[in-house]
Amino acid sequence: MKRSTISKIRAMEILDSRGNPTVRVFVELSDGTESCASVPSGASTGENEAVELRDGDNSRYAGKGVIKAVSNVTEIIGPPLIGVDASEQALIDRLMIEMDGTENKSKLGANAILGVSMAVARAAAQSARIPLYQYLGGVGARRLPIPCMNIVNGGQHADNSVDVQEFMAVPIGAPSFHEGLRYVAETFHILKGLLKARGLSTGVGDEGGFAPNFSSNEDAIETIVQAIEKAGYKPGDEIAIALDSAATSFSSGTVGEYDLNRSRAGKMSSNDLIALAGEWIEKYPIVLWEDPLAEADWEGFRQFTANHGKKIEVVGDDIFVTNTRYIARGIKEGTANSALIKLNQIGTVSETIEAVRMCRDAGWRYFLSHRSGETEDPFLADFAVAMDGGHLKTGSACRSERIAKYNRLLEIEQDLGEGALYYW
Ligand code: 2PG
Ligand code: MG
Repeated sequence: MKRSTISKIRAMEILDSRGNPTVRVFVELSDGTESCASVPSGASTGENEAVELRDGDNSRYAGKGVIKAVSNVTEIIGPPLIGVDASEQALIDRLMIEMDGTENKSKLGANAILGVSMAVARAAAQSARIPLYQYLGGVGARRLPIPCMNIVNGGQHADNSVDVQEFMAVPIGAPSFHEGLRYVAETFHILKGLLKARGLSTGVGDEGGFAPNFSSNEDAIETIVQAIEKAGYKPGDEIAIALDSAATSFSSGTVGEYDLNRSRAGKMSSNDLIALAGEWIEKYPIVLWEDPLAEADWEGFRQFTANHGKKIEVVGDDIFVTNTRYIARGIKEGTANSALIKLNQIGTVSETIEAVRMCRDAGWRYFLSHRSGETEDPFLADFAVAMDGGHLKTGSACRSERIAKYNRLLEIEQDLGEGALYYW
């Protein structure tokens, strides 16, 4: 294979889908290849996530500027990488981790480091004339992820009466990715009609799902089930439901205690939430539940998995933060049976791949994810196919930063033709 080395790295401050600054990195190679990548940003972040470096200068973007991270790319990270073979992803990521020298990338910023990591991967793929999904996943990368479409937003992604952050429609019974996408996009439109008919708001939250004031969390699920049926699909067979409670956001501060104050469901213990989940799993076609308990509630999580983990996929997000250190503990203790995978939680492409590998080796599932603050960069789409996880979440059927990923997945599916796989 022809080797191309890095000849230039620069960065700039751009805006994400919430209008907050984020980092875009440009990489040039010795053979003339130019690529760029943009970094997403979360709202319901885990305590142990890699640090997103913000300027803290309140005269700009309320302190959220990323000029320091941008200059870290140009001045500190870039120069030592000039002349390095762009296909040496693991080496480049390791060099950046060493340059930073902290546990959580707080010195140079995970936003700076990840931008370089992603842009280098894309440049190397372009230079080798291989699609990014194949470059990262090999010739065996041909499974399209089931699009878990987030059609109702609550929690920290919306200003409404819903505690659960995400309600996803999961087209498990579709024959292909594009058909699955159609199933859930149609359901999204039908849901809009149902909300309108009830006089509820059809405004959307950060990930493009509707964000009305439902009378309860359960009302949201029931309305989604109605929408699935009215769209002509069988709940549970063709379209199932996935939830992300993002329970850290309604934990009361004491481990094992929760306050569902948005919906006025009131105070609950871990055991109350586990019991309630059992009722919902009986009643509704739920196949996956992310962060049912808070990041500090390892024992509650373990209990939840012991009770429900045989029936559904139990995903840890804030508790594992795509970090092999926490995933390893989770595997040992039976905390969950799946991990959410977000590139910017850990901050390099190769460490993210390492987290995926750890899940796979343990027989766990893994769920590829965007952030609530995104850009038009569809990197995640290629990454999801490369990682062969079989399902991803990248928001609703509206807002172009979400659609960009779906559209890229449609392209990949077409590219793969008859070779494309799709199953739950
Ligand atoms: C989550 C994510 C993505 P955020 O909790 O899973 O949906 O939200 O990016 O705000 O952490
Ligand atoms: Mg989550």
